[in-house]
Amino acid sequence: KGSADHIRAATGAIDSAAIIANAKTTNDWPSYGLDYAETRFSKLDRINVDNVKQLGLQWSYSLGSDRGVEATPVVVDGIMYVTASWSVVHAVDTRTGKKLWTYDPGVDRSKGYRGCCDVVNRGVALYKGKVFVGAYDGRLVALDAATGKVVWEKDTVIDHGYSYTITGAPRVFNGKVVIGNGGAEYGARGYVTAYDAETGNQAWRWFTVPGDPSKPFEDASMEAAAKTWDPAGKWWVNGGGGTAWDSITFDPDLNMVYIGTGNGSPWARHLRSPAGGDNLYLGSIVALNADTGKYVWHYQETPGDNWDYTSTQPMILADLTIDGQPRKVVLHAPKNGFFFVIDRTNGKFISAKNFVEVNWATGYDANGRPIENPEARDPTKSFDSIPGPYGAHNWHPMSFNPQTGLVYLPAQGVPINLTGEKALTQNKMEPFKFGSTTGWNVGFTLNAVPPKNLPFGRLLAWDPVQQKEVWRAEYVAPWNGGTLTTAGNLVFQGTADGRFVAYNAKTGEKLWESPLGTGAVAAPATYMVDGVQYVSIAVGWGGVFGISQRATEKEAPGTVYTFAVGGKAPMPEFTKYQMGNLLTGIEYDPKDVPEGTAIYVAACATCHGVPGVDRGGNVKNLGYTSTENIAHLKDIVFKGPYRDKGMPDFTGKLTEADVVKIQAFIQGTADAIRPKK
Ligand code: PQQ
Repeated sequence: KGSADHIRAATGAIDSAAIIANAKTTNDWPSYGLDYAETRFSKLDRINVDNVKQLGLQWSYSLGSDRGVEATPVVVDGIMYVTASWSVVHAVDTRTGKKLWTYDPGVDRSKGYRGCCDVVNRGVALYKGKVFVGAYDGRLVALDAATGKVVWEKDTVIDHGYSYTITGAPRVFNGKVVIGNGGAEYGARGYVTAYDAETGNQAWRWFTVPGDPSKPFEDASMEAAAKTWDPAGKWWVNGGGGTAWDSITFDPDLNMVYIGTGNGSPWARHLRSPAGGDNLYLGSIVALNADTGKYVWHYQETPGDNWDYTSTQPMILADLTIDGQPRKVVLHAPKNGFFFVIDRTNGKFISAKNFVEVNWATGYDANGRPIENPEARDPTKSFDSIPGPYGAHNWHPMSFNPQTGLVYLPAQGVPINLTGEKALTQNKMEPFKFGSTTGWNVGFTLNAVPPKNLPFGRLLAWDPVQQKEVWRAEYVAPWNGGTLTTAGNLVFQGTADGRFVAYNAKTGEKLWESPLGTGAVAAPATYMVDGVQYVSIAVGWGGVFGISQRATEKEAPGTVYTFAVGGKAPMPEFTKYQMGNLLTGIEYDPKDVPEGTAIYVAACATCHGVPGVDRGGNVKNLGYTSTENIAHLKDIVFKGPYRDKGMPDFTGKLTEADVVKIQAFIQGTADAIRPKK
């Protein structure tokens, strides 16, 4: 076991029929969400409420990464495939916890800024002896599962003039591998593409929003969508958005694939489509024919998105009895804070209920349209957006346990104060415009004014039929991990404060926990090897919240932890977060601080946060780095030594005079917040 021949035989047998058959036993974890319905419900019960207290570490494996890790491991007959930051793939023998091979697609580390939300990857797909990974720079790569050698590689990016990335896990069915892209903070037009798994030849592509109306539309769904956009906004110049950067779910019986589409680009509708309109297919679930990629139906969760309310969050396909009728549904908790139950045969709205406090809408009418709060769209006023752009639920996968009837949902609140901009300059860098030096272009000012509402993170056990909360576990911070639920009546979740916790799925009683070093964001997986059940979780603090903020005092080395009943392996040593004291000793002219603020917001804030106020995540906060670093800032900003860690080269984007002003802002802010003696 673990030999190339064994791997070839085990992974070579994985096709759609095998993935469907595995759902009956769930001995393996062959695809991102475990089964095609992406329930993340394992039928394994050797680990259960009675013995979960005896779980111990079986082995840990270093991923050798120091940025976010978001992958759910895929495991077939004890062979695990998991990804780390920068789309690096690791094949691990779970019988020993040892490396089989690694593959680094060689993404240019100085181009990390071309994605909004950390250089993450959510995992691989496996099919007939090949491992598929989306590289951060937009390549889809097929690897030999036994050796890690490249079989084929395709560039999924239609135009490198735009900042397209891939962070999501590919999905594979009926010989096709499907992937979408990120980029809607930068001005991009969303699409998903299917490739032949064997050859890499393109099978179909579906755009999520219409292109330039002076050119022929790709298909009837684009022609229909264009009627819901105002051409005065010239949306196609800035792409329109709708990037499908995460959720793609397949129903083999209906032969439909469900795409979760992203936010508008720019976020601000008054700039994107001045006369209003729903702006199809932003913030939607769209069903496509799995063979042809042709549009079948859509349901738009956030018409005319204005708040970065993506519907890319992971979906679960379930069969429920609602009002006495059996219904085939999609369960979905997008960023906008409402839990949706949608008929997946035809896209008809069944119900929606807010699962956290929201202030942009009061509910949904019988036709499935939100009843909006008009203040939420007033571009002339600042608005505490609840949920904020981090979402009431982000990409962290939820799970559904048919035995309890409950969905286990990582919910959160990170309120942010937004003010709409008056005009949009397409793809142009501007002082004070958040991230504009690295290409962000959202049409909103993210105000430094602290919102009145407090952030929170919680695990919700949600009844999708009654549309109500059944139990909750409250956490110290937002940005907790994805969930797994099992026939052992358990729910597993990693937390932002660095713990791996098991709950009684029915009651929410906490039964077990283990430290994980740093905060966990990914979802765990469980599987059987030689008659023993294991639970594995890939850990590495990060993602869009974790870049600049954190809830542990530990560094973030990427690590896979595998637990079993009676496991006795020692925990790896956890490293304390290296955070300096509040910055002192930089000479500056206080007159430079206002301009320095504007440049900092435009160039540094997306990754480094607010100096001295945030405490740093997997990227350091500049208010707590050394005086030496800040004194030599220009040597770091221009062709600097940290480019191989993800620091952009700002040559041609900033001047040396700009850097002096940034230094003034960092030191000035540190001085302003320093407690007075
Ligand atoms: N990615 C994360 C993450 O991995 O932590 C969080 C987010 C993304 C978001 O909150 C986003 O809005 C988002 N948006 C896009 C986009 O608009 O194209 C892409 C991504 C991404 O690819 O990771 C994220």
